[in-house]
Amino acid sequence: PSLEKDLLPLYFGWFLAKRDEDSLRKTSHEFLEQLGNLKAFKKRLQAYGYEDKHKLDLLKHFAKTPNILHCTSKFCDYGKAAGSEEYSRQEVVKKSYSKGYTLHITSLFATPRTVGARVELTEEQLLLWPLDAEREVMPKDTFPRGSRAHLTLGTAAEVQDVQTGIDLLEFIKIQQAGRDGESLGELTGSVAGKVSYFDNGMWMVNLARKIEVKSIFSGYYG
Ligand code: ACK
Repeated sequence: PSLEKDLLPLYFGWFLAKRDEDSLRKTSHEFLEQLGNLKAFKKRLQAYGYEDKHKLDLLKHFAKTPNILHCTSKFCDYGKAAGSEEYSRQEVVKKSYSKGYTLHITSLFATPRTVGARVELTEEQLLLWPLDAEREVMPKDTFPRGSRAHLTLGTAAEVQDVQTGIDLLEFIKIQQAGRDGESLGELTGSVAGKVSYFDNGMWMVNLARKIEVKSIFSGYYG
């Protein structure tokens, strides 16, 4: 076997620049603090498995946070995942490797399992988005390309990061069915926007001002 065969990463994606990563982690704390303090939220704790509103601390609930904040484009599992070889061989992937991109965050969401940020990909970024990224996790539904694009900000203790994109698609599926969630208040400051509730402990804030973060498209080999 040739030693010159390309090694495939655990995943390809956009990795936040350090300064924007620090600031987004703060924004995430701010989101969870304000959300947890909403009266409407305190009244709807069952889905999070807490009976007593004094016991729920969302910052503690999302016990795990990723080491590197990133938006996954293609999960390769070092080549074991279907389509990873084909993905990495694309000219656009090679050409974009180590280039800088601005990611646009349009909303933040929390479910009993995950907390994340929805990313709105530009036309240019969509060229790096696999055709079957949405179908891969929800084969029975159809979504606009890029619907699953997200940054995982945290997960509950027993939950895997891959769940965040699935949770995001769940929100979008409800919206596609014509339900926009129940409007249950507003957040302020860096996370200003209307809060919608979608049952089963699913909360989303539509940001009044999109958050832009700088990133680098690359692969993670860790
Ligand atoms: O938060 P994420 O997008 O979810 O970023 C991490 C990254 O790859 C490293 O684990 C994502 N991930 C894990 N398993 C899968 C999978 N089967 N399909 C798509 N993304 C995955 C995880």
